[in-house]
Amino acid sequence: MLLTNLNAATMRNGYGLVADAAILIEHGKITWMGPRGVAPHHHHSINCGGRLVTPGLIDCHTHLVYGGNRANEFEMRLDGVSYTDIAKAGGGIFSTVRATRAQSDAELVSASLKRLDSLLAEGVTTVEIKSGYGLDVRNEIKMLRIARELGKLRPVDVVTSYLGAHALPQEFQHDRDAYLDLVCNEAIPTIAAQKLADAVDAFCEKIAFTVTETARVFEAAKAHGLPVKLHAEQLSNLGGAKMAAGFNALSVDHIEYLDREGVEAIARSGTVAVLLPGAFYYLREKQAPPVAELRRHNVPVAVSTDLNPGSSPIHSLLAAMNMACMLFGLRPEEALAGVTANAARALGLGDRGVIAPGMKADLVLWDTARPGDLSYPLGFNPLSAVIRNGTLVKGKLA
Ligand code: DI6
Ligand code: FE
Repeated sequence: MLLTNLNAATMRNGYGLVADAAILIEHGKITWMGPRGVAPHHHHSINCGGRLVTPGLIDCHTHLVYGGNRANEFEMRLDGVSYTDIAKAGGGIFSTVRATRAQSDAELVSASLKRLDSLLAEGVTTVEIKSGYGLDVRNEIKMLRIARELGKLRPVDVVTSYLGAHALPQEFQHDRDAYLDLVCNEAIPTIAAQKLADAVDAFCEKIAFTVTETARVFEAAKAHGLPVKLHAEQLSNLGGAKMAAGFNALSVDHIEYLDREGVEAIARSGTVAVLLPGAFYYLREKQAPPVAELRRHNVPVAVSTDLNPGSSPIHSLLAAMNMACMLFGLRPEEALAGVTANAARALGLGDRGVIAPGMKADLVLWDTARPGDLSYPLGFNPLSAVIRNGTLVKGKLA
């Protein structure tokens, strides 16, 4: 089909706006895009009424498969108890680990679908989902299988990351090395062999794993051909991002405390900086990521919800874009690049995130003319239609 009369934010070089554009879609791919006046003729042509079109949105960092509920911790934090103290007392991630282990597949699938549907309602066509709330091999595999299953139940591509090094399980509290042995020698080989994960992630932080421990996990990932990414410099500057750059990490995520040396390291390795303003907001952090330094070094910046039950229960990628602007000073153009072109890069996906010939035909039509309108409001969804792999999956085209 040929879509015409669109205001296209192609996301090639900033917005890459093409006014009065046409997009030719064949066999699930974009085969031509440009001004309507010079578009190839096609028997099935649809006038889209001047709406804005963007690439399908990509949420490149979520923990949306989990059991239980942590609203009690929200209240504790409002009473002044810190995220770190809650974690040290066996709550936080551990609380979700207990609940996730206890739930059946069916319970996890139905709870996760509700969260996923919130993202899809705003035009997400690719979502990354991490494990990390099972920790033992059986429950991590359970999480990854369920994440893959969600991609069959809904019109969305699911990319998975194994996050076994999310927290030291309580049953290993006195034997850190034994847990890392399990991650490196059992979990990663099994998960790689069964193709359950597309990447390996870790949480490098005082309440989680050291730089040396994380490097060990990355060595195992590398040995099994899996790319890596890292939760780094969220609450303190340990130098995790720099280490991750040495492994050519796809992304380093959070990075509020990243210093100049760290920015230079990720600039050299081509690693994407993923900003997660939801966690910054919920934890009432004070230090924002080094956005000016990232710009100066031309580091690609992505934006994501970090959807999780503890530090970022935000179920809206549009809200994350707004928060990235309001809290971190991103421009709306950078926020949109952060959930399209740069989010694709953070997942190592070269076939999406921009509107161009050869790309997957994942597109969102919006009832608004200007792309800046996507980052400006909060709690307003101007979505009009979603096309995935060239097929209409939501809304109307004409
Ligand atoms: N950083 C995060 O933002 C999530 N995990 C992590 O390492 C939060 C996990 C949680 O609190 O449940
Ligand atoms: Fe996270």
